[in-house]
Amino acid sequence: MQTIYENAMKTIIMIPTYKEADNIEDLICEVLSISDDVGVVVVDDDSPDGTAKIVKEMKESEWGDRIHLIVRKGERGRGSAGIAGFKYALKVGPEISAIGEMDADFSHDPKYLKVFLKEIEKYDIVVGSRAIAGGGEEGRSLARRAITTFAALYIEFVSGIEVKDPTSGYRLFRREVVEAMNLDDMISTGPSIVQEMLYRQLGAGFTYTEVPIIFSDRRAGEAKFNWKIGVAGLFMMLKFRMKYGKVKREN
Ligand SMILES: Nc1nc2c(ncn2[C@@H]2O[C@H](COP(=O)(O)OP(=O)(O)OP(=O)(O)O)[C@@H](O)[C@H]2O)c(=O)[nH]1
Ligand SMILES: [Mg+2]
Repeated sequence: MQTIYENAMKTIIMIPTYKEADNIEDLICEVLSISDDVGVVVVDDDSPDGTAKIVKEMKESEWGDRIHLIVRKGERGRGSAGIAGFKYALKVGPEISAIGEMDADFSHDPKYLKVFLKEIEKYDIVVGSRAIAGGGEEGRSLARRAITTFAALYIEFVSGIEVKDPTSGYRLFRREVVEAMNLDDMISTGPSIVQEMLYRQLGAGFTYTEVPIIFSDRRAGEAKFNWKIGVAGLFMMLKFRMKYGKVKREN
């Protein structure tokens, strides 16, 4: 196998999955091709389309020891899946120096991980950003893009978070950042976990940078976002504000 990024920090990328059977194999191959130092933990909520079975089979391959799988039965949610994955990544061993997260549907192109791995040498948190020069969205409806833009403005207004793309779930953290969060004490069980983590990390004074990414619409599988999820996200921000106050310190 060709290693295209040498001497990366030992890294685990958490990939939450629900019905990603048509994406997961190709995605894992691309992520593991970035560097021998990168592994994945897939957190699947017992998807009925056999996503976990595909990952299990990949664990038998030459890359098997870099592929971890958690199958959760009877529990569902992007947020709680992420928490389970981060906890697992910390336990893989003290050699894991960075922990990341990305979607399974190719909205997050694995090629950017190379940039993330470089930036994480300098910053505690690297955020893949659609909202800075060089970043953007491809193949998404105007409505969907407008929601992303509105959400970012709303999040800054409510929380004081100045990250330009605060709903981006494509990120890399230094181990200490994940360790410092009390993962047992998160409010979110759903997608708002992305903002809750950022809220707490920035409140704790960790440094961040944003790296431009082109976000593409999901490559395969059915879309899960709906208005209910969007509105729930708005309310969650108010809950965070009540619990955590306003983020004052920025980079
Ligand atoms: N484990 C787990 N993963 C989930 C759940 N819901 C979503 N995911 C995963 O979280 C990531 C982001 O979810 P998406 O469905 O892509 O959300 P989105 O990008 O807002 O919307 P679409 O791509 O349009 O469906 C993907 O990898 C999903 O498979 C869940 O309940 N449990
Ligand atoms: Mg998606």
